[in-house]
Amino acid sequence: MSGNRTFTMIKPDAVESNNIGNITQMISDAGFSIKAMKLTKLSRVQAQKFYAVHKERPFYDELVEYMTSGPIIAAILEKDNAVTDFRNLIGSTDPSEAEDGTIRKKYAESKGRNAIHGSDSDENAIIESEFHFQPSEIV
Ligand code: IDP
Ligand code: MG
Repeated sequence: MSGNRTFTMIKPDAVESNNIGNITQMISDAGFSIKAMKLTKLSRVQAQKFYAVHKERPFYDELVEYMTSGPIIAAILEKDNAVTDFRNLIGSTDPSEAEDGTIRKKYAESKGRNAIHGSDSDENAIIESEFHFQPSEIV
């Protein structure tokens, strides 16, 4: 059975372009409830660890640079089928390939600077949530 929680980050480009409110509204309108949320800034070490799975990829250094370039919103979201439904809501990694009505189609600048993160599995949703939040920070 698929889980009911996922982890997201509103990335530095979307915070910088004042889209925290618009994106949070889309998330709420899609039926997700917020179990934890904070404005924070990733250190270089945190960004390197969070994206360690990509460390051999050519875009890794650029990704770490981008994710540490400004504040982010980190959040845990709850809904039936959370991981899959949230990946559908955010759309493809590259906004030029994302479907109309998705968060990335509306707010992402490029494949690199793509506005929002969503966990890709229930297992990673738990790992990523625990990376960013203490149990006492989750309602
Ligand atoms: P995802 O965020 O849709 O799961 P991943 O392939 O897991 O996409 O890549 C993680 C993040 O790395 C992307 O969201 C994006 O910010 C960045 N990224 C992925 N592919 C590229 C690329 O080809 N060039 C630059 N940045 C990329
Ligand atoms: Mg991914």
